[in-house]
Amino acid sequence: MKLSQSVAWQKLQAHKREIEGLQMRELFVEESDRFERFSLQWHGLLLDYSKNRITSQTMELLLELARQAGVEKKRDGMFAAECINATEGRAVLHTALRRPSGYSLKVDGLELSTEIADVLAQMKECCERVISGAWRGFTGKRMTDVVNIGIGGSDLGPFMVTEALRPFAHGQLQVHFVSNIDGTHIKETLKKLDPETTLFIIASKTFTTQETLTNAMSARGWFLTHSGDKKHIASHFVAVSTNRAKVVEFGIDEANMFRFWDWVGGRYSLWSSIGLSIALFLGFDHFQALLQGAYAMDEHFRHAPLEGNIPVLLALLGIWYNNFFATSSHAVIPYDQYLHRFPAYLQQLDMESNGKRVTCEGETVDYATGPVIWGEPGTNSQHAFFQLLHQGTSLIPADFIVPLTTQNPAGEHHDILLANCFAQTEALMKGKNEREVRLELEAAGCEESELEKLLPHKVFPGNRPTNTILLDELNPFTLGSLIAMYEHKVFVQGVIWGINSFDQWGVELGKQLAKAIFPEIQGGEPVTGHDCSTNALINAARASRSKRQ
Ligand code: G6Q
Repeated sequence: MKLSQSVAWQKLQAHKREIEGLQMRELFVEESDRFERFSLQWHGLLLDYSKNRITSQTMELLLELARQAGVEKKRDGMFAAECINATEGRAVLHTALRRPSGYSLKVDGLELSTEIADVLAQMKECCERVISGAWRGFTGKRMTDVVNIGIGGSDLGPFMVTEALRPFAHGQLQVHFVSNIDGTHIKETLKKLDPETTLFIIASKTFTTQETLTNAMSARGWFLTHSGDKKHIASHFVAVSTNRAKVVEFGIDEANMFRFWDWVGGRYSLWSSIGLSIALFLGFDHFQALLQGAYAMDEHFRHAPLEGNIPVLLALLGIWYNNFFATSSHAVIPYDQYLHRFPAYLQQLDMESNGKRVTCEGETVDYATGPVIWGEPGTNSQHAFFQLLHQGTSLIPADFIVPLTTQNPAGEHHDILLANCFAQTEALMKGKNEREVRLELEAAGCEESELEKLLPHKVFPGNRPTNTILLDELNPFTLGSLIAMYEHKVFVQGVIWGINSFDQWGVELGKQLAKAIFPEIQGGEPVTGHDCSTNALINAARASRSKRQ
């Protein structure tokens, strides 16, 4: 049966009509225990979801939807290595990467815990050698800089984590990320570097990605210009990949290859050897703490009852708005400067996973799936797009993430930051009604005629939903938990929508067309084979190119 015709779905539709008019500010007045009922504390993380347009019945009906979709069974199937990524014929086992060794789980005849432990040992050894200075470059100097060359899942996670955990870095190495095919990215990065002390990580699951290989070739060319001999590549280039043959073809020593496996999806790969840049920058112990934090969340997700399960609750609240209030976008606002790349990271995790329009059975859905995920750190975003959150015509649910302590105590900064975060969620929930605006303007001595003019502009409708996620501290463990929490939220939503959250066919078409257009831009003949818009754009590029030659 179609999801939209199922009992739980229909009940939720009816319930939405019933509670549509409820105002959260009134619910808070009536229910003094609302926070206790709609919040959860877990391992240094507090989820407050009381500022949502929900009642106890809403949560019961949403949980019924989760049960109807078989979330628990599907979750157990993922952990048990079932082939849940059916369109790519793979299991989905990023969770195995953070599981303490000693368990037994086989995929393709390989014992996962041994495989994973071997690669972790290789990563640990590499970290020790590079950080201690035992790893020497072609002129005998120690490494000072690490450049991760990768894109998408081979970039966004490690980049976000190294930024988020900067205060935990040991300081012996700087880390840089090059992803964009725009030559500016590699050129600007190389300008800052000394070839004698730079270690490049070529991070690519497939080792066929055009952007990564082009950037890697440019880095290689730059390095060879300075070092003068291919034999030095071994001490300045390592690879992270599943594709041994391509790594060797590129000229990287097999001993310097860190493998991973096709059951680790790109956007779920920071826990694998794709996290080498993280481990080098922070030290292997901190990388392990990141894994431990994620594992703790995995255990919570596996064993907590659905009604007390943080990723499940977040997933259901997301579905409540996306499917029953037609919100279509979801903001993520970290109140922590170190988390400035977190929304970008989540954008890929969520939108690439759940941006699907057919079910696992290939049927077109008649309900919304993944929302647009977007955001920027607070407080900056308050001075930018928050206007629309407060008074715009769209209802946009938002997650506010804030650590209670700061790595950089500086006078009153952190208390002001916290005050702003809490004030925003309060303002979004309460709003300011006509009566309040009127009283405020009268108290300020505003003339009646002026007051009437200003009144509609100063009203805040409120009733705008938010989740607040408080962390005791942002550290490797809590960040690992936070990321895993969102991974599982995305998984649960995918299960309920009946889609495959683990493939990404939608990125293929543009790649194919770019391969065809690339030689046309370089070719001698005017291009006529596309639509007239694409022809004209390619010909403009050709004309500009020939002027420069
Ligand atoms: C992630 C996607 C995608 C992928 C990049 C890089 O889930 O599959 O973002 O990570 O296209 O791919 P490679 O690691 O193979 O270069």
